[in-house]
Amino acid sequence: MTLLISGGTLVGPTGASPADVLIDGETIAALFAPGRGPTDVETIDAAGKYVIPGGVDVHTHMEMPFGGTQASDTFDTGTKAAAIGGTTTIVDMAIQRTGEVVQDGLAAWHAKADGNCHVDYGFHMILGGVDDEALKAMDQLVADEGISSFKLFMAYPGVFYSDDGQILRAMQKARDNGAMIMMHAENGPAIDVLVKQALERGETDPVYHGITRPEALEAEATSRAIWLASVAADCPLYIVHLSASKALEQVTAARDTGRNVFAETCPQYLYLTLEDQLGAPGFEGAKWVCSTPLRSGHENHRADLWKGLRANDLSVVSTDHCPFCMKDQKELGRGDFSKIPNGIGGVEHRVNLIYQGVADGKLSLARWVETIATTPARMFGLYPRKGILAPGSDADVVIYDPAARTRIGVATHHMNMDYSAWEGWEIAGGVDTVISRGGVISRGGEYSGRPGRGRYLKRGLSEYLV
Ligand code: DUC
Ligand code: ZN
Ligand code: ZN
Repeated sequence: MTLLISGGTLVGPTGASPADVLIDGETIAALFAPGRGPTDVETIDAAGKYVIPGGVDVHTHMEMPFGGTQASDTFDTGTKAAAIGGTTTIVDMAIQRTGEVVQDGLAAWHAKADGNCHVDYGFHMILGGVDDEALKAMDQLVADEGISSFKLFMAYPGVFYSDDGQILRAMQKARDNGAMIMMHAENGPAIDVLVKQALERGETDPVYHGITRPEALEAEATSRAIWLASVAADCPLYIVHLSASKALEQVTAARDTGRNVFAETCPQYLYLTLEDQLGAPGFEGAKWVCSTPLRSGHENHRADLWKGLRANDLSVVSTDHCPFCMKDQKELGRGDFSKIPNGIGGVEHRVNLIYQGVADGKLSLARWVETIATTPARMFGLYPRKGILAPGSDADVVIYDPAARTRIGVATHHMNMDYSAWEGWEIAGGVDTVISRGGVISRGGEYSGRPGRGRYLKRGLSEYLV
């Protein structure tokens, strides 16, 4: 099928300009000066709207077993919500649990996703047990499975935690095979001490989740990861869900010396705070228990993160989508914040929430597209297939209406959650049309996608490495 998107303003990583986009089948065939495209094809009028590459969310946890329960979005519900919100590619975190064969963990993730995704998807691999077998498996995953990034945890002792020796070995392997090490940078053993002490004092409310994970322990782990990567001959390192100013300072300093160090942040850290959300009265704050935690609004974290995005010290905005319902899930931690499953759902709202930064004058239009689509695609070996509107690229296109308003809430969202972390928020702009590999799957609020439409993406190596 041939489809022309005419009259819109094309926004890409280098800026905005009027252009018409011709789609042929599943890919983009050509870009035309306005009005110069074919006239005898089906046409979508995008006058007054932005035409951008479909969003690429490189950090999600669909169906993740965690904290005695499981993230509440399946690949079906989560990728449908993503699609409706303008994200046409996700990269989810497949898991090797401690003691498990890496390839078995990967096979289990394929089984969950296969035939269920509404949009295209790839996997990173969480390594829960770095040993000789796992190190060998890293080579095989990079060479054969299209998995070129591995997440390690400096947090969660006894669950996903890797010690410094394991981290160094994985980094040395990544340096050899070109993979990216993604790091959950929080000092888990030190956090566990603070958690125990807080509980002994009777401090059990959700806000203590944030108080026992102080900025210093994110900054220390970030710094340690950066130093360990330097010992591994500057292994490529990507800090996930960076939330705190002092952690950002470590990344900025490393980048200033030309290191292969990158970082992402997430919408929750750009907008929400320890006091207003995590510190909400009673058990309400459980809705915002995630790790890294929300930071104090009395400090400069949010402004520093926006600045980091502008300056490219933060390269990507992902969601760390890890939803849990209040009922039966977050509730597991009533009376003990350490038992609240960690995670916030937001895969549906990332494109919108970061556009709000454009409306607020905090980010340029080009940087919006770059942080939500182009850079994540380049960072994780999906470019130029994803993340750009150019001839030959997959026709993953979002038509975005800057004049619309989007109201967020549990009554209207599509994620499988019984609350919204953004309840009642009204955002500038709105997703008007979503096209995935040439097919219109969402238009003016009408959804016509289906599970199984999304395909597994074998990824190459990151484009940013030296
Ligand atoms: N952080 C979360 O909040 N949830 C899942 C895993 C993680 O690192
Ligand atoms: Zn993490
Ligand atoms: Zn995560």
